[in-house]
Amino acid sequence: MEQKNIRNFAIIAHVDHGKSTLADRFLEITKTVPKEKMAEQFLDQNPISRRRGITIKLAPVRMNYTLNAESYILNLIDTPGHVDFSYEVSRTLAACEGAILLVDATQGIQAQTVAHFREAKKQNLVMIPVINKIDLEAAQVESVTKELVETFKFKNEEIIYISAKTGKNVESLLEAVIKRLPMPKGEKDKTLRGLIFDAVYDEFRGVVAYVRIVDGQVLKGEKVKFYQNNIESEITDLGYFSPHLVAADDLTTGEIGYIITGIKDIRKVRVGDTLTTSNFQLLTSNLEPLPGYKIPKPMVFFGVYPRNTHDFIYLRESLAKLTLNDTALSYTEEYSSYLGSGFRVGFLGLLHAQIVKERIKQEFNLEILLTMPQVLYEKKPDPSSASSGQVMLEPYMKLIVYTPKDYVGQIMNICQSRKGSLLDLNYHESYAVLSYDMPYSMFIRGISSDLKSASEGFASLDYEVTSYKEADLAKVEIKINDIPIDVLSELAYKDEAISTARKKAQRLKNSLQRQQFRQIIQGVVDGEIVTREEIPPFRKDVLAKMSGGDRGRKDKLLEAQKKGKSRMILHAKISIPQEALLSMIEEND
Ligand SMILES: Nc1nc2c(ncn2[C@@H]2O[C@H](COP(=O)(O)OP(=O)(O)OP(=O)(O)O)[C@@H](O)[C@H]2O)c(=O)[nH]1
Ligand SMILES: [Mg+2]
Repeated sequence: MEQKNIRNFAIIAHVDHGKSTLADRFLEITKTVPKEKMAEQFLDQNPISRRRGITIKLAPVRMNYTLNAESYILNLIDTPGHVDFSYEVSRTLAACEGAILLVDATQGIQAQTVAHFREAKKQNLVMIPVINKIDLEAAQVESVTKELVETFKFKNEEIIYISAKTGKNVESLLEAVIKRLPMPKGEKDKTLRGLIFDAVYDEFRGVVAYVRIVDGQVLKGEKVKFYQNNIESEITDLGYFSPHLVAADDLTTGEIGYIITGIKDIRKVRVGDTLTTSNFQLLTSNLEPLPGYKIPKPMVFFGVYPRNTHDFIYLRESLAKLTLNDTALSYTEEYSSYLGSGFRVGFLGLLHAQIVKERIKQEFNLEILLTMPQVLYEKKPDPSSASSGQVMLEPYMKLIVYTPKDYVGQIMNICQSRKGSLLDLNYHESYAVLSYDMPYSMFIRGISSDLKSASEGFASLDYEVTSYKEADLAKVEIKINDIPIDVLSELAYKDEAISTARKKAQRLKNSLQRQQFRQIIQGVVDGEIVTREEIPPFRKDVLAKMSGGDRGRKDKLLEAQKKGKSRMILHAKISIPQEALLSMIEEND
C-alpha cells in the first residue's frame, strides 16, 4: 500500500472510558471481523482481560477502509487505561502518527486522560479529541467539552461526539482519522529501520516481534539484525494483525506487522530495539538507531508461595513461562520457615500483581499466596556513623489526584495523614488537581482505595517516581513462644511500628486456638518487645475424678500438672494452624 494511504493510530483514554468498545465498532464498520465471530471488547483476547473487562496489553489490528474510492490501511492499536500498564501506551504511541483521545462524557478528564495526552504530545502525535458515551443520561457533554478546550487547548469544532456502544458518529470518526491524521513519515529507499514495539512468546512459533517499519522494507526470508542486541536472524514468517496473524510477503515503510525469526529466547528480542538489515554494505552507511524506550522498573514486591508446598517446582515453571510474555515480571527465590520455598516477585503495581495471581490460577491451575508487599528499598552507607552503618532509602513519588472540586478537603486530609506534602493545587472547569510529594509505599498501604471512597469513586490518580529519600524504618516481628514468624515480619515506619506490632499480635491471638501449652505472642520492634498477648492452654481437669477434700493430694496433682506444662512449652514446637496464618497474610491481597 502506498504510504499516503496508511494511517497508524492509537486509542488512548482513562480506564473504562470505552477504548476497546470503540475498537469493536471500527472492526465492524471495516468488516475486519465477521459478524458471527464478533464479541464485546474483541481485542482483549486474554481470558483475564475478558473476565475482568479491562485491557492489560496493547493490541494492534489492521483494517481496510474505502473513502471516496480510495482504499486505506488503518492500523489501530488499542491500549490499556490503567496506570500499571502505562508502558504499553508509551510503546504504542511510538509506533503511531496519531491518537484518538477518548473521554467518557459522564466522567470528564481523569488522571490517565492527562497522562496519556502528555505522552502523545511529547511524541508529537496528532490527536483527535472524542467525547464518548453520549447515549447516557448522565452525560455532561457541555462541561466536558469545556474541560477539553480549557485543559488541552483543543478547539470546540475539533471535538467529535460519539457513542461507542450504539455506534453513533463512529463512522465519521473513522473518516476523521483518514482526513486529520498524517500519513506515516519515513523513506522507502533508505536502509531498513523498524521499531520493535512489543514481543510475545508463542509456544509453536517462538518469539513473535511486533514491528513498525520506519524506513525501508523487510521481506520474508531476509536476513535481519536486531541492532542493539547485535543478533542476526532470518525472517521465517512475517505479516500483519487481523487481529490474528496473517502472513504476507513483505512489510514496507509505514506499516505495522509482526515478524518471526529463528529466535526462541524472548530475552534476546529487546522491546525498543531497532530492526535493520544484516547486509554489511548497507549498514556502513551510518545507521541511526531508533530512540527506543525506558524499561519500567518493578515497584512492588511480594513473597509468592504455593499454597501447597509440593507445588514449588510447578510454581517456578509457571513463573518462567509467564515472564516470556510479561517481561516486566522479575523474581528470585526465597524461603519461609512457615510457607516453605517460594519467590520474591517484582510487579509494576498492585493490579499487575493481582493479574499475575489470577493468571497463575487460571493458566496453571495453581493456588498461590501473596505475602508481605514491599517497595524496593535502596541502601546507602550512613555518612553520620563512623562504623559501616547503612541508611535505607525509599522511593518517593509525585502523586497527582484529579477530583471533582467538592472532595478537595477530604483528599487533603487523607494525603496529609499519609506523609504527603502538598506541591500544588489547581482548580479547573469542574475538577481540581492536587499534587503531593509522598512515599510510594502509600499505595501498598491502601491510599488508592482511601481516596476512592473519600470521593465516592470520582477521584483518579497518577504518579511518577521522583526520588529516593531516607526512610525512618523499624523492623516489626511477631513471635510465638519466642519463635519469630517470618511471614508476619515487615519493615514499618518507626512512628507506626508499635501500633502495627500491637494490631498484628492482637489479630494473631484472635485467630489462634488454645493448645496443650501456653502460647505467648509478642510484638517486637527493632528487637524490643512492645506488646504481649497470652493464650492459656486447655486445662486438663486433673481433679475431676477426685471426690472429697484431700487437700494435700490435690495440691500434688496440680503441682505435677504445672511441671508437665512447663515441659511442654519447652519441647513443644509451636504449631500454627495454616488457616490462622493465611487469614492474616491474605488481608494483603
Ligand atoms: N452507555 C455506554 N457505555 C459504553 C460506551 N462505550 C463503552 N461503554 C461501556 O463502558 C465500559 C468500559 O468499556 P471498555 O471499552 O472496556 O473501556 P476501555 O477504555 O477499553 O477500558 P480499559 O481497557 O480497562 O482501560 C463497558 O461496560 C462498555 O460497555 C458508550 O458509548 N455508551
Ligand atoms: Mg480496553
